[in-house]
Amino acid sequence: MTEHLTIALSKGRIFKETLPLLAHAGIVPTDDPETSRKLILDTNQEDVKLVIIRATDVPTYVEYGAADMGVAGKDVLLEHGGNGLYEPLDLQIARCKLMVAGREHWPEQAQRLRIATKYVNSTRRYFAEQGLQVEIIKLYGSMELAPLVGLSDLIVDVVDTGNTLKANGLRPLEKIADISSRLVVNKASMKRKHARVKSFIDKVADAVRKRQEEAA
Ligand code: PRT
Ligand code: MG
Repeated sequence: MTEHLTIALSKGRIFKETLPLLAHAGIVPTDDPETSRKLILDTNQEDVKLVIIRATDVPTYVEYGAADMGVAGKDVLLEHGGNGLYEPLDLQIARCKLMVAGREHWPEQAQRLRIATKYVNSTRRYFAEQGLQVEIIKLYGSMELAPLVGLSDLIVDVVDTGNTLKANGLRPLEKIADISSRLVVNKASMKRKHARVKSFIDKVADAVRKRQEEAA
């Protein structure tokens, strides 16, 4: 009997950029998550399913073994902490930077700086390393708005082109980390389905290598 594989993905840029890597491993979904309402997608391989979930939920599904594997941004993994997960492969997709951003200059520090972010753990760690005491305000989106309405002095968010910051009169001030998406694997699946998982990782790694070579 063949072992089933469940792979957790989020819609949008991660799904789009993971598709060619999956194809290289011989896996092609038979539904399109952007048009289908299904949360479990079949593929051309009867024993491989894709589950479509929020980007921030991918590490949780994989940690608990609800999915054998998943694709998640390093920003999301840094926040999650990586418990119960292996991170065997940098897929080099959905690249961006985790940045501190604000108005033109670093604010005068009369009292504790207020930082609005959804990346509470990474933000706390980063400012602690700088020896700065900050007040972190947890938001779930549209961080760019916070400094404009006086909710915070700074924000921490992922930045790609920087256009969103610019459109809101903000600019990147300090880089916290380079971000790309990673393949994550449930620790028990790595043991119990080792041959299957290993062969999948090898094929995807080969696809990543070929893409890098083509880009060079
Ligand atoms: O959208 P949703 O709330 O469902 O979840 P999500 O925002 O976490 O998911 P998604 O699909 O938007 O992002 C998934 C992953 O893509 C993130 O975890 C990052 O690792 C990665 N990634 C790469 C990005 C970006 N680039 C990016 N630019 N994630 C978000 N953005 C945002 C950015 O914060 C800004 O608001 O896109 C906007 C445009 O960016 P600029 O700098 O090009 O203007
Ligand atoms: Mg988004």
